[in-house]
Amino acid sequence: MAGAGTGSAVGSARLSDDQAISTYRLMSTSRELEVQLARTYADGGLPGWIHSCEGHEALAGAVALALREDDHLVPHYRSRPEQLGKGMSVRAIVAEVFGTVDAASRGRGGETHVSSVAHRIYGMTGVLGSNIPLGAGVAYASKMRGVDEVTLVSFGDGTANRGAFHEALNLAAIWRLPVVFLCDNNQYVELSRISDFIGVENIADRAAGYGMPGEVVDGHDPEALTDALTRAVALARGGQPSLVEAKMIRRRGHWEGDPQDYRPDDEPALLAATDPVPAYRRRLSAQRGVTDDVLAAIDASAREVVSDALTWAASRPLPTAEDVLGGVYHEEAGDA
Ligand SMILES: Cc1ncc(C[n+]2csc(CCOP(=O)(O)OP(=O)(O)O)c2C)c(N)n1
Repeated sequence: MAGAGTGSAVGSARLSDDQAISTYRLMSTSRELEVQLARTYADGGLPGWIHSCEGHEALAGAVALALREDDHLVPHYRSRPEQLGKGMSVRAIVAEVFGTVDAASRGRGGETHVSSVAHRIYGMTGVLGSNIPLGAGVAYASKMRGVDEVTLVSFGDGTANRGAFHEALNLAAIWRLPVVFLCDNNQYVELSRISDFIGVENIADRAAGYGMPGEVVDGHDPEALTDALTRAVALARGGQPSLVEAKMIRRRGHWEGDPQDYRPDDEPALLAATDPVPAYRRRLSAQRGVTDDVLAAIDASAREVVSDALTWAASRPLPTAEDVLGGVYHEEAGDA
């Protein structure tokens, strides 16, 4: 499953029917990936952790349409939809989650450190927010090289309280870096509500303090999100960084197995009303006349692509202890 990677959405113009269908395909694949990863993890078939991205799926379609193939993505640890949108295959993502030798990190990364240099996706470190100045650095490199590539750097709402966020936005503004800062605001910081930890209503309001535009967008709506990201990418290509805040709701626990006893009692109703994948499915049939057969075929193919990738990854070898120690020290030619 490849993202479009064309940078072909046009300002506030409506998506074409083809673009809308490819957006739904990415969203359906993204949801299926989360559902099957959670199930496999619950059955003991996966090492490490799963931090579900359910609720973030609209990002997959928007990233695919807003970014070009030669643009860069510096994701965070809950970014599988963005990685799919940037063109990574389900197999490549799943190889990293399972830690197999096929992964870009050759099994050293795990679920939270997905990267693919071929797709210009540079993975996350364990320190929240450390990717934000790295994203500004990638944008600085593009500027120094005189190329018109844009960097999209994403992070969670809680992470927007880290010092690195503020330092990177300030530098990007004064150096006019070709970067878009994307806050995936899913309302939760581990086991707490973000509203208990910020003194402004919107994280995007902070952009004004650095002299850059800030925009809040409905992160459940892939068309609004495509529109906002396309505009932000166009600004960045002209040397104007900005901050986009995509508001959504994390639909599962911080990690799979989190008892979630901190959720308000009325949240299940809100989650049912705001699920972005069925909402976009309904919209395609109501507004564009896409038939149920077409939508059902997309869902069936998403299920198949994901289950094929999981079966494949489960059969692939893990690195040996010797393999994972490789690359720690520089080896001179001729070293044993
Ligand atoms: C500097 C640092 N502090 C704390 C942690 C532990 N930690 C991992 S994820 C997380 C919550 C992050 O919340 P948010 O930025 O809102 O992202 P989300 O989980 O909602 O995607 C925390 C506190 C960490 N990895 N790094």
